[in-house]
Formats: sequence, structure tokens, C-alpha cells
Amino acid sequence: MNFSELVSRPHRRFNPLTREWVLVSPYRSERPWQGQVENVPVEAAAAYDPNCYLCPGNARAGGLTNPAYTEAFVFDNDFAALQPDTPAGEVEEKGLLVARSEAGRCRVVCFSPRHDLTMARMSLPELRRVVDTWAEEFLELGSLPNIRSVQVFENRGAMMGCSNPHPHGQIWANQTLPNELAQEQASLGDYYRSHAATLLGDYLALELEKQERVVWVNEHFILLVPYWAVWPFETLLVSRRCLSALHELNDEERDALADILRQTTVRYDNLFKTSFPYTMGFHQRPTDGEAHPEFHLHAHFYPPLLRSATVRKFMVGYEMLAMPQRDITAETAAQWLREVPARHYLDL
Ligand code: H2U
Ligand code: ZN
Repeated sequence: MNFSELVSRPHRRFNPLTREWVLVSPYRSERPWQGQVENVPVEAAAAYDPNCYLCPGNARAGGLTNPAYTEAFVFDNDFAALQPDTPAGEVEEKGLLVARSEAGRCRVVCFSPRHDLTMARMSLPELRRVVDTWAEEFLELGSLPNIRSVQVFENRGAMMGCSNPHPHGQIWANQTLPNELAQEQASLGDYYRSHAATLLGDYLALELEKQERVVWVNEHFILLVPYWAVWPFETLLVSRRCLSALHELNDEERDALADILRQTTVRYDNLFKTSFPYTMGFHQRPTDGEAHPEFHLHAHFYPPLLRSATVRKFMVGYEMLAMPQRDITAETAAQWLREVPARHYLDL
């Protein structure tokens, strides 16, 4: 059976990063029609909101005030989930009741002083500043003695539980590898040892050869819908050069990252003519002092929308109890993302 025969019927696909399977049921798919673009009124958000705790010059919870910042601005999260001074400790009973203390730091990164922008509508120099800030934070937090992982992420849109539209992301740095990074790290390490090549480098070469799931490329980055995507319009953003963290990107590569971040978010917004919600974040090498030649910098975008600005995919039922499932194939999702205009619909 060839690929197109197999994938036209229900099948499972393997995710070599997490070593988990996703069930794909392509016959249930429905094309998101032009007619399903809903006329959700575009709220003309103000460039400055006096009640926003992220806008320049405004007070935050806990009594601190933001400076009159003019470009990407970082501060320690006032409600940090991880704290640097957590004392070391461990309890364990019969291997069943196990707990360990966890130290770390949480920061918030405001992408822009403008309350009404998103990555899709920021300028390239502004986005470049965000890239530089993430790189600086990785270097700084990752060099702290008890920090082994630095997770940079953005949680966008009310649908994802993000209450503040001001463009911002977060950075959580901790003492151990969180589940997702630990799993990827194990897979990347095993592959590197058995193939003397990196998993993502080899995967990228395959995707560039097949051109079935590639959405957009520039000189230094590739955006694709991964073969094993779970979320309907999930994408993977990978650097062409194998490097293990953001701070290793050279000047040109940083500009290229800013460019493809905007390209990705513009395409997402254009798909259903809405400010597209998602969780995105970078996976970078563990900061344990080792070199990690197996690690290849990448970002995951996990957007929940399925068919329109309001119809989302829920991970419930079979997905919670058994395994994730999707209807449209990764190839179809990539095609739709390729077909949307490269210019933001609000700027046309
Ligand atoms: P979201 O990305 O989920 O919107 O979170 C914003 C973060 O901002 C959240 O983690 C922090 C919250 O703890 N925050 C502050 O640090 N100071 C504030 O004054 C309000 C919110
Ligand atoms: Zn604001």
C-alpha cells in the first residue's frame, strides 16, 4: 500500500519526538469554507489601555510600576509559579507517594508597548527585539547554577485562557527538565547515538524533499505542519542550521526568525480572519552545562481552532482516555495554510 492509499483511510501516525501515536480519520474531514469565516466584529483596541497591567507606565499587582518602555520589556512574574529560594527537599513512600521540591524563576516578556498589536502586526525590527530578548533570557537564566531548562512560550487569546490581549509571553526556568522537554531530549539523544545525525535535521531533509507539509520557508527557517500533528493547524518551526538554543542564532538568522514568526502568525490570522489563538513556545537544549549536539532548536505552535473563528477542537473523550485523534490530514492543513494570503487581512 502506498502513502496516499494508506492515508486516505483511518491510520495512526508516529511522533518520533514524543514517541506517541495520533489517530487520523481523514474521511471525517470537512473543508473550512470561505462562508464559514464569521463576521466577528473587529474591536478597535486602543494602543494604550489605562487598566492594562502590561502597558508602559501602569501599575502591576504587587505594587510595582512598569517603566515607560519602548521595546520588548521583561519583568519577574509577580505571581511566579517557581521561586529561586525554594529549599531542597524530597519525600518518598514505597515509590508511590513521591514529591521533590522545585526551584526556578518565572518572567513575563512584553513584546511591544502597543496594547493593540500581536506578533502578526508588529514590525520586523520590533519582532527582532523580541527574538534578542528571548536569546538574552535563555543565556542569563540558563547560566544560573540550579537551572536546567528554560521554557519560552506565548499563550495567545481568550480561548487559550489568556485574559490580557497585550502582546506578551512568559519564560519559566526550572531545576529539572519538564515532561515535554525530557521526552524530546530522550528521543533526540537516542536518535543521535544510533544514527550519528540529528533527528530533526534528517526529518527536515525529508520534508523539504517531499514538499507535502511545508507551509513557508525563508533562508534560515522552515515552517511545516508536522507529519504527526495533533492539533488541526499545528505547526513546527525549525532552523535550517542545527543549533541548540536561540542565543546561537547569528544576526541574519535572528532577522529570519522575526520574519517567519510574522509570516506564521499572519497566515494563522488569515485562515479564519480572526486573531488566531494558540500556545507556542521554543524547545531549546537543557542548560545542564553539556554540549547537546543532538539538540536542534525548534518552536511548536499549538492552535485550538478547527473550522472557524469560534469552532475549536476539544481534546476530550477518546483523546483523554486513549489517544489524540484528528480529522483533516497534516497535508491538507499545510495546503490551506499555504493558500492563504501572505499579507494580514487587516492590512489589505
Ligand atoms: P498570561 O500569559 O496567562 O496572560 O499571563 C500573564 C502573566 O502575568 C501571569 O503569569 C502575570 C501573571 O502571573 N502578572 C504579573 O506578573 N503581574 C501582574 O500585575 C498581573 C499578571
Ligand atoms: Zn496593555
